[in-house]
Amino acid sequence: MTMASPQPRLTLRELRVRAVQAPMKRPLQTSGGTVRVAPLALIDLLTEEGVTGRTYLFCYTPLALKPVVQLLLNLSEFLKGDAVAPLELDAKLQRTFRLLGASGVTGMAMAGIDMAAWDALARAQGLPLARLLGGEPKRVPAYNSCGLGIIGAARAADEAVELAAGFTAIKVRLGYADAGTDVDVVRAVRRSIGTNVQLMSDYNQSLSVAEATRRCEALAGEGLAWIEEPTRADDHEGHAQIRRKSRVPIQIGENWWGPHDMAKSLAAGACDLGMPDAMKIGGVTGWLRAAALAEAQGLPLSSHLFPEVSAHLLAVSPTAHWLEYVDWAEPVLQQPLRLHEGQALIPDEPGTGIHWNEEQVARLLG
Ligand code: SMN
Ligand code: MG
Repeated sequence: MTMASPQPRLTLRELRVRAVQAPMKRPLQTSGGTVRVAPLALIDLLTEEGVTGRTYLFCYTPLALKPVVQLLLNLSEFLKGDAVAPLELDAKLQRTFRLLGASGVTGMAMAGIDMAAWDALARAQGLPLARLLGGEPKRVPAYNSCGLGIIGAARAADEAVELAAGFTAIKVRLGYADAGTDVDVVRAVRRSIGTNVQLMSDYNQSLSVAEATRRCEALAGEGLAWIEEPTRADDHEGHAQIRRKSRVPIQIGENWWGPHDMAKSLAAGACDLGMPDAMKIGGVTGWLRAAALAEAQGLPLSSHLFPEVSAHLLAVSPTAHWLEYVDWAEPVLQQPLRLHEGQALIPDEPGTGIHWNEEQVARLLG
């Protein structure tokens, strides 16, 4: 029997970062703002050993795209020569940004480096990320989140049929002018998808605590799987108040900036369900710490955006719940995340499975 030769330590050579604006099949109007294109920062982490780690960051608004890219380019020189050891890189960057703060653009850049570094490690070992992390690349239940913005009951009912095809769950955005319209939209969607498809809902932080309490009550009989971010994401106590009265599970987490923020939110009793965002929670490293917190509390854990890497992360999360499926990075990917019967399939190849479609990238630079 021959022993596998140990892989060399990877050394960071350069961060190559490009800004693209990817067209969305369905622009998404939420009660917290509209997303018309996907502003993505594409990161290639090059190593001296020839392995490249890749990821993208979703910047929400084109206004933030160039600053994120520029910060990453600044960090390229700063990290050149460092070991591709995500925990060490994280410690160094946390120190570097202690005075400035590690949320917002800095947190995004740090998470991008972390995800690209983990991808490089997995590729160097010839393992899918989930396997490198000690798990198996198994199937992950996914809900379709690619639409159902604030579009009114009639259009929502039609779009729901399209989104439910091939899925066992979909999500509808709420936060119409009055509670009655929210209920009408949910009923219209439910009529068109039937009772075999689960229905999640999302308020995108749009309600006061008092109004959220009223709307959760108004929606209590509609069979929703969860009500997401009914009030401001940073109002942990407000969410806890809403949750205490709500008969529908309260879901939050896409705006947890790192596991410490999540811990404070959980300590306040803000939610029944958690859904960290791979970027805002701090990349793979932040996610693993978040998954440990969730495990200790028995908190079901779903993902937010970034389905390609999140599928690997949910596969190693003890309390894994739902993957949020969005197709927003598809225009720049060689191989979009594949799904079968509403479950995401983790590609059985080294890394996360992200390769750029360079022709498309060249067209969408911006
Ligand atoms: C959402 C996320 C990103 C952009 C628009 C809307 C939404 C979700 O909160 O959970 O998908
Ligand atoms: Mg949301």
